[in-house]
Amino acid sequence: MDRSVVIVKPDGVQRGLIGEIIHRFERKGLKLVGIKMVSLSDALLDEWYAHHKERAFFPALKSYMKSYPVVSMLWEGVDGVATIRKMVGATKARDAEPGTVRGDFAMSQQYNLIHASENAEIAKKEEELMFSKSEVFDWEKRDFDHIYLADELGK
Ligand code: 3AN
Repeated sequence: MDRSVVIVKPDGVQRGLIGEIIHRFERKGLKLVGIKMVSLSDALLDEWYAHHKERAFFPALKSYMKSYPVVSMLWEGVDGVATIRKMVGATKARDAEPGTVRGDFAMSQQYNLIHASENAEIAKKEEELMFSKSEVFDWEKRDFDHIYLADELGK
């Protein structure tokens, strides 16, 4: 079981796609363990996108991410990080596969609606940066017993 940080970015909030995005992950069988609306700070974005610091688009990326509040979520599932990346689609949204969030609702390389942690290691770092311990809820999702085999849940 692992957790992915998903952000509905400012364009997703503006376009009224928060519910659509949540709906997709809920229907898939993932478990929501944290959610909040937040304005992202310079300090957080510098850490979040440290790997893009030297890229020409970095200043534009930062000001876009600060332009309006975002909705940050933490979703959990077996191989949750990889599953969610597949559901999000390619960075350049007009190339993203139909059926993915970006493939169905976006066209741009920058305004691509959603962030999802790239791998399990980055997901851990992002969870620590974005959520305090009291914002993460370890509740029992009882329909997991109908979504997974006991083996898959380690039972
Ligand atoms: P992803 O979100 O698909 O993991 P990253 O980590 O390569 O993509 O890029 C982070 C964010 O930076 C993207 N979601 C997008 O908003 C923006 N971005 C990436 N590449 C470009 C680019 N070439 N031009 C403008 N913005 C970009």
